[in-house]
Amino acid sequence: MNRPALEGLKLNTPAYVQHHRLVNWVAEVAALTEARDVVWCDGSQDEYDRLCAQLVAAGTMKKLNPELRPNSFLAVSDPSDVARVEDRTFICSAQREDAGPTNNWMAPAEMRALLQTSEQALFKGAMKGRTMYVVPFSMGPLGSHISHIGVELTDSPYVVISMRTMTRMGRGALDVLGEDGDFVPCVHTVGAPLAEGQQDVAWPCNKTKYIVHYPETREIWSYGSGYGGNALLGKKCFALRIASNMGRQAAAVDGTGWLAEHMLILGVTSPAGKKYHVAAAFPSACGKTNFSMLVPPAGYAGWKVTTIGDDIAWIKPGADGKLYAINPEAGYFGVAPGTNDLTNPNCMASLQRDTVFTNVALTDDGDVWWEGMTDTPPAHLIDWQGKDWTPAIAKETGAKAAHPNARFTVAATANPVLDAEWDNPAGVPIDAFIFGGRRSTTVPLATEARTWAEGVYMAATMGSETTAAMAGGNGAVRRDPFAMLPFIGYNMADYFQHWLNLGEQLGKKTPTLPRIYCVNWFRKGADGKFVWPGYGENMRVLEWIIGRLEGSASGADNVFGFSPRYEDLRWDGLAFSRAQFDSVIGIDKAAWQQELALHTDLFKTLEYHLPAALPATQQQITQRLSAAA
Ligand code: SAT
Ligand code: MN
Repeated sequence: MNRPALEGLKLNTPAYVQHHRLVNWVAEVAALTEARDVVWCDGSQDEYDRLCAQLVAAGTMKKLNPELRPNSFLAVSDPSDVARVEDRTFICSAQREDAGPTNNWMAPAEMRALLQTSEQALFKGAMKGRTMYVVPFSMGPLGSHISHIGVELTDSPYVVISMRTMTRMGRGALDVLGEDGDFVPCVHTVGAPLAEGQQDVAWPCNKTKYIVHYPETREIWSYGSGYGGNALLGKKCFALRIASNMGRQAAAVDGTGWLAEHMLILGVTSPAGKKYHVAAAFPSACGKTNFSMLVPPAGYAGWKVTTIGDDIAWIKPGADGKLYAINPEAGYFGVAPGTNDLTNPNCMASLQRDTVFTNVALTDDGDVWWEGMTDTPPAHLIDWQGKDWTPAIAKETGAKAAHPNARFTVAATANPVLDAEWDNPAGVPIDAFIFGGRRSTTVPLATEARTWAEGVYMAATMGSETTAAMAGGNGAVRRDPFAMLPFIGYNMADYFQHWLNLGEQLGKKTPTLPRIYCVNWFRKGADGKFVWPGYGENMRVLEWIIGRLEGSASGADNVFGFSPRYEDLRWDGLAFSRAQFDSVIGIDKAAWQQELALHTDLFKTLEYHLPAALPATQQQITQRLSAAA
């Protein structure tokens, strides 16, 4: 360690910090990165307001018109730093097999040399001329037995204010940590040191990016990006990649372990007053936020959907064999484009104030706009890259006013349909899991798995067309098992086994495991348009699922599972013909033969440790398909 630098730097540690391991680590990273100074964040409103003012002064954010959008800001990023970078994301486990074929891997010592220890290490001096913020946070309700603590060190004040909204950030987390509690160390730098007197840019970042996880030591090191999941390290890096490791490792201790999943959690209450909890996995930018805030359509008086979480679920077995879920986050980092008063009115209401928007367009009266917000765009905007934008320019050049992965960051408490139990440290009991990809063909609207293993098969073989949430996403179908392809922190095949084991263990304690469903809202007709109306109308499928749980809804077996027939869904208030329904529920034999061949390809890739139950289930489907007319 660089002792002189360490001695020269004031750590400014507040008196309430009593955790020596934490203080020593902060000192080490400050010395390594040669940060100009260190600021410990307490999570207060004062601190938030101060940092927002600082970000406005630096040109990173603009304050929006307080009459139209009180206490809200627009941040615009560097055009090269607009989404997660999957090809720069690494799982550095000691053994390559433990990262598995779906993750980028480098030996820990080699990666540490690159980032931390060699002469040219990227983190060396990376924070020169910048403040290093110490950001303690809890993923999950403070003190919940399902929650875990992290501390992020970052040189980005934009990350600090985002972490305050997205997590329980500040002194409360340090109180839980006490003098010797465990925390996940997360180090983040934008990778843009400032020389003496050098003028900063509005969105500092580096062309070189590394998003690195060490599962054995549970550390996260992120270099070069200031955007979203690359930089807010509590989210995908901790709550999914590191936590999935924690959940699996716990199985060696308690026999079951737990789950860290890319899932929304919603509560659904029937007119009879019975409440169910559903956790649903969809890839990024496939409507998790919309589904979690669903407004039941006309004809569904008395039904209520409430949000527990919109992106991530931590799920632990209780002594009763039920699975209890918490939302580890405290805010929403959702996709703006496409969000409007029809697709998600509750979300629009959440964004009325106290919101940070990133990479949306600015209106002439100081408000925000994005594609799909209104049918008619404003006559003039400043687009996310700071250029003039008019409908005519857009028509000519195709320029988007907002980046397709533009986001809002807002507290969960702004959501008008926030579930009363969202902050309950005990979590909510899960009754059903839903898995859904974005597939314009092949996969039916809704299918129930007949067994846990069949459900795991459905989730494991899920495919989805890629979206703008990933740098380079272009709509091609790729396998995205459990919607976890970019987020699983260990070998995917071992993850399948973890799910199978968990079902087997829980089955010994309870006769009723959560049921597993596969849905697809995205099938298209010959005209290339979505056939299923989606959004609030997804309530019809949700009602069928509740009916299945209650034993009242029927359907029919197909090769893949058990699906509703036309007469098994309620159609009040929606004109949707039997022919339309057939086109979203039907199983096309030739398409499924191709689909099963793609499952075989996936299984070949995941051959090492692939659970035998999966090819066995595939064989049953293949047999049913050959027998089908
Ligand atoms: O990973 S992000 O948090 O940037 C968003 C996503 O892909 O879901
Ligand atoms: Mn997500």
